[in-house]
Amino acid sequence: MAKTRICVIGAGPSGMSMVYNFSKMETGNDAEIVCFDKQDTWGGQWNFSWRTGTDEYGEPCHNGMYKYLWSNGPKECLEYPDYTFEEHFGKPVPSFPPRPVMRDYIEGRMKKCAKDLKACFRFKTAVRFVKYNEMPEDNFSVTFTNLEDNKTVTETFTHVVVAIGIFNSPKIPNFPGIESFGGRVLHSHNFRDPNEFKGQRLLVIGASYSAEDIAIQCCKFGAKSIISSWRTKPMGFKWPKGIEEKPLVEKFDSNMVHFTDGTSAEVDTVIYCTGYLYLYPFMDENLKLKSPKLTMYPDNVYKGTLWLGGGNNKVFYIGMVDQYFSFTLFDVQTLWTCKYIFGELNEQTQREDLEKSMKEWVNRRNSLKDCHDEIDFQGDLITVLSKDTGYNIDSGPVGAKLFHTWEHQREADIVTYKDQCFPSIYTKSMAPAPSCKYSDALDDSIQAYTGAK
Ligand code: FAD
Ligand code: NA7
Repeated sequence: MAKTRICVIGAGPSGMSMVYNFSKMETGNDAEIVCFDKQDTWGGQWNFSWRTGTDEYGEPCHNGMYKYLWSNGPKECLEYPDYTFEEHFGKPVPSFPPRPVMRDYIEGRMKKCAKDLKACFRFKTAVRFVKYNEMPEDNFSVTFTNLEDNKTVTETFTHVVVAIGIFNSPKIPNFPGIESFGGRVLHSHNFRDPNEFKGQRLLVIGASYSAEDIAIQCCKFGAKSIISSWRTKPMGFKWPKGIEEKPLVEKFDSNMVHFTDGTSAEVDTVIYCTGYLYLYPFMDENLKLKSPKLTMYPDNVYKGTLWLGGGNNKVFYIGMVDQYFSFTLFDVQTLWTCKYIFGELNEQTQREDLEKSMKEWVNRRNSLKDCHDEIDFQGDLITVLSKDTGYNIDSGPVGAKLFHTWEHQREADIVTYKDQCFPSIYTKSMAPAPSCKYSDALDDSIQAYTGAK
């Protein structure tokens, strides 16, 4: 039998969970995991980068997080059952942490591990191509470039885990007349600091999480006015003074924007919050997950994780869904992947059974009506994977309950929902109130969040 050699592409929270869960497996001595990332450290999107466009090696910049970004979901819904925020900080902490806190937390679990997990990572390394070699090889050729010395080599692996995230290739539609616009035009992927837009009149195109968060951020940091333009339906929140919603942009005429309801407005900057493309350019055609839009469950993936397209049952996709639970979902998916690879699951083996199960999930996905259905759907997926693997059985259902409450709080007041407190699913401790209301909080440091001196 060939030695098990797992290639993980991406060292964000998904890839980190894969390596962490692998390290806990009784695999025998010779199984190996290698996690590639083009960045110089782990953390994925949670690493702040000042760069936009291309990085120092000419690679497309991956990260789209910005300064003063606070988690938009309660941390209790993404907490790791075996490493709580309370354990990390030594005390209960508020429910909506800023970005540096989240990064510190995911790194904390890796560092707590007895094994030196960093040895499993190859940073500054971009994966270029993954190809399956048919029987008798029954393995993968993975081609990658060491970005420091620009050397490209190919190595062989028995399994491939794709963990590159879904929010990194900006989708930038065209609008008539945009070329005549005299101000700055950017996508939310390249938004770095709300201070840049102080005193400006902004147009934000899109009606989802990025549009909401960037509008509120810019309002908080002193933008003069913000129009958010929707295509399908308005977000409909009770917005603070300075933010209003309008229907879709019809055309630009220099700095005048005309909307489909016949109104118009002059703006200084346009921020596209129009979401992302879901691309896997390095995967060979038969291994490539195809998802034309953000989805709660991609086609052709068993239990949301095992790629059925190539027919080899050795490719796994982690976190390629619209995410409510994020870290918890990645964690249980990667635990499932590890146990699947090492034959520890009591899994179906007939292709028809795998496809039948996949289609049932896809059919249910197609019937989801609103965010509450989506939350229950994702909670149920976590429960199925938890039952298979022995993951904490409360993560899905109790997490879903918290998310329903969170949705109601967002609807009630989009400005204060990040001031709310949730109980930990695992320690049961109630989070304390933040020391400063989100609408006044200008310091996103770990010290300010934890109240440490
Ligand atoms: P990522 O974090 O995207 O990591 C993928 C890694 O793959 C990156 O390090 C990248 O460098 C690497 N990579 C990509 N291509 C290659 C290649 N070819 N070769 C080598 N390496 C490669 N989630 C929440 O839970 N709460 C939030 O509040 C929240 N806010 C967000 C705000 C913004 C602006 C964005 C963009 C995302 C937000 N998210 C949030 C979602 C966030 O993406 C996930 O929490 C999480 O980072 C996904 O983890 P991941 O490991 O799957 O992907
Ligand atoms: P999303 O959630 O994919 O939302 C994209 C939004 O952009 C959505 O409202 C779309 O409208 C809108 N969109 C897309 N294409 C167009 C065009 N052509 N014209 C007008 N509007 C368009 O992406 P986000 O960046 O908000 O969120 C992704 C993650 O990043 C999220 O998890 C955050 O935590 C951070 P639609 O409603 O489909 O009509």
